[in-house]
Amino acid sequence: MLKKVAFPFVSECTARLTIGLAAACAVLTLTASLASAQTADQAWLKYRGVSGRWRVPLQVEALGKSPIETSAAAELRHGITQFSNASLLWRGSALYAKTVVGTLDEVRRAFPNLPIPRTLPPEGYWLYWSGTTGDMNGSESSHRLIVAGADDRGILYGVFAVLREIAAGPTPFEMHTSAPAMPIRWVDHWDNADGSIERGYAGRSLFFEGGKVRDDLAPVAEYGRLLASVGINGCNVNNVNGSSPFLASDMLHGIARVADAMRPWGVRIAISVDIASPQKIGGLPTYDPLDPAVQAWWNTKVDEIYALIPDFAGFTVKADSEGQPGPASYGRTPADAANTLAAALAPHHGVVLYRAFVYNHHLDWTDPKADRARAAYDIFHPLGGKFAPNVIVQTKEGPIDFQVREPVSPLFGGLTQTSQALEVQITQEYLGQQRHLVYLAPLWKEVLDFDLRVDGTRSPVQQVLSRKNGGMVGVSGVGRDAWLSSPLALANLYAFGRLAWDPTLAPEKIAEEWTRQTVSTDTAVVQKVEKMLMQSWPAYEDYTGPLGLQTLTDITGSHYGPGIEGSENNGWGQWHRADHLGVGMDRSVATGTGYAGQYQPDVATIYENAATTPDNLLLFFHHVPYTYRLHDGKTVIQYLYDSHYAGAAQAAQIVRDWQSLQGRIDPALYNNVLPRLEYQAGHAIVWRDAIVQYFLKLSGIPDDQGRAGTFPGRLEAEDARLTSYRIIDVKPWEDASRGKAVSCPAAAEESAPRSCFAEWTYSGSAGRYDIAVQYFDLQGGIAKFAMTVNGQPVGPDTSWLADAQLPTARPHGDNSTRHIIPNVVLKSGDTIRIMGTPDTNDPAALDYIEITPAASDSH
Ligand code: GCV
Repeated sequence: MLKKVAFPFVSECTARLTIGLAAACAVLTLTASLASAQTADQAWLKYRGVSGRWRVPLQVEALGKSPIETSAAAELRHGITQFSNASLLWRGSALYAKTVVGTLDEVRRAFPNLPIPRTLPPEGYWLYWSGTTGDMNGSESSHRLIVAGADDRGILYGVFAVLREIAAGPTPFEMHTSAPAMPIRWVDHWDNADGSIERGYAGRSLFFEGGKVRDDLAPVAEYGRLLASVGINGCNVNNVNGSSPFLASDMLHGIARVADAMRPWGVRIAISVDIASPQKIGGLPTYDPLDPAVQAWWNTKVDEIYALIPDFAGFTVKADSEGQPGPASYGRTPADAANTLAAALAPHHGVVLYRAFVYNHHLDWTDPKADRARAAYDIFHPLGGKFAPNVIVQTKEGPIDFQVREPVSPLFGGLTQTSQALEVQITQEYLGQQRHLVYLAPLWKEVLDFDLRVDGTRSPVQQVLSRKNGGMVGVSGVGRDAWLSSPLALANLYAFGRLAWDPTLAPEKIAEEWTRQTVSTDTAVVQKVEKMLMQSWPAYEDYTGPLGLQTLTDITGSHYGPGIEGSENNGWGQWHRADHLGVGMDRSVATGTGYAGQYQPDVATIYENAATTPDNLLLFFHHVPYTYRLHDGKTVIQYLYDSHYAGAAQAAQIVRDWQSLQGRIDPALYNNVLPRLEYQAGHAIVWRDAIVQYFLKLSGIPDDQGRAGTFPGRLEAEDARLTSYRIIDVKPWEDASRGKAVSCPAAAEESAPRSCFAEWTYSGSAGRYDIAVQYFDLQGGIAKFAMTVNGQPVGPDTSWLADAQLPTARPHGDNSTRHIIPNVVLKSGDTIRIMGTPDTNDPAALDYIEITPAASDSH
């Protein structure tokens, strides 16, 4: 939380470096870049030259010697040197000015006459400018920028605040105090010992490879820098699934090296533990948490950990969930299990984050009262007051599983005596897997602001998290591929840390801050990128699962492309119960599963009735006919059609917005992002068409705009003159246009032809057109495609490779991909031909081509 005091830091930066300082700075920069190919400056810590408004003394003095204080001072030196463009000269006696960093006590001792705050909350900082803020002609002692921390971490966070304010400008720097709103600000990794990452879409693990901790931990130290820069103070390094190997002694020695790499950045290490470890790796006959031998085993193991990692943060537990063992095997509760671990950790000041993600995934789909959404509250609410003080119940934002929209979990309002942490997902599992731009701060902010109305009084979620040991945990997914693979996805890691520090921050402000540090400080660019980010989650919701339907994907498969029935008719309970008359889950108390009644009365009353439920959650709480009217009078079915067309149009607009930045931003960044956004716009059409044609067929109700089921300019592959291509049924049917595609027998088959052909005769009016080719880019091979008109290639983009890394090994909405050939001149009678050449397991499958007036003509 930021408390501003009126002390404007007016500035104008011209800097002079003493030769020694310049050399030291250069060495620091060089060392950082040589040590690790994956560096924090590839994310937002770029410290690029800023316009001449800032006056930060280049000499940095650390009053103490702790490792964190030392890295804080080095970071500040490095940052301001970079900002000041090193070659510029610092004028006049400002040469003598200094930036001084230290703890509050150190600063008080060194400068007894300054108006130093008596105390600061833990990890907080105080920034103060001593001396005049006008010209710099005072004496040596009169000009100091003071960065004082409540403790070592506070210094670090203060230093990063200074650097952020300079980088993110443009408003003049203000003196202020700030402290984190919640003590737990962790990232969780779902990294496996073999180096893979569950639900990670950005390469392999930073920490592990081949069953052990990697030799090169330089990227881990850089990661620590990044995390510290946004105030994150904990990192759980391993997957909550299959975690027993991580308690083996060899592995713990490796993890101690990870802790060493992160320690200078104030990030404490935690691990996920398997509750059955005493049996699995301890050789005991039981893992009953109330068995004294089991408790003794945990005590000994925890002592071993602290001998290696004295500042170890604690354990995260997934138990009795999705096949993980748990206390239920012995008739024990989560509190029994959590308290056993907590007792072992308490003497060392460690904590247990016990996940409320406990549910039965063998529910009876035919039972109208069965409801996975109820599980967390049903299990944990009765345990209120039974958890040890160092246990924190960690709950996902909604009652299901990181869907594009869910109501806020009622458990936040139902465990008043226990510390709680909100678990959100930075890695975009159900939200586009780093291939779609989805800026998540607006989603998280809605959760943080949601008023739980505990005991009928205002109680936003952020207030619950600020209680005792509460906090926020972000499932990171960071890997070796440029941290989060997509440059714009890094805004999510940034936003997570900023919101955990200060949940009152506006997502727009965070987007702006991040953009200024990462993309450009040009106001027009900043506004455009901020707009793109802010519109991305609503667009994604519109084309993947509006009205509280949740992400309509195959929930037992990749969790990526459209797969509407994948969530129905199984035990996993992510149902939306669509039939030919209506759609939605009845979760009311009166006629449904009763889930709505788990909220505090003020909220329960709202969700109990369809008429008072917000439209964007209607189908989460109620089963209604397709003709049910929303608050603006539109029917549910018409909204489903409209939102999908609007969402896909918005995805296309985001591409145009980015294109408008060409020449105004770093070309490498521009060229990296553009194909990602173009891919997203194409995939949004796959989503749109799948969901629209599915509900059109199921409901039999036409789109009053006449779009559903009609595709102007579309020529289906199954209607083409085919040479060697075979017509196939795509499963699920809605993932291909009209359910069918064509596939070329794979080249691996001996009798397979080298290439297959699909040919259409164009019969429209003459003109210039864009031709979109919709094909399936399968795993296990790199098929080739080429297009000709009357036997001739029609431009540089007419042949391409299906070489994207997409999920699923058969033609499916996961891998349905669009390639656009722009500005093709056509006249009636022309022959358009696609040649598909399969490779290994990729049969160059083709769905359709779509001919639309050239976009360049409409500009
Ligand atoms: C780590 C979802 C994911 C799983 C994940 C689980 C969890 O179900 O799909 O991969 O497992 O959540 O949060 O434990």
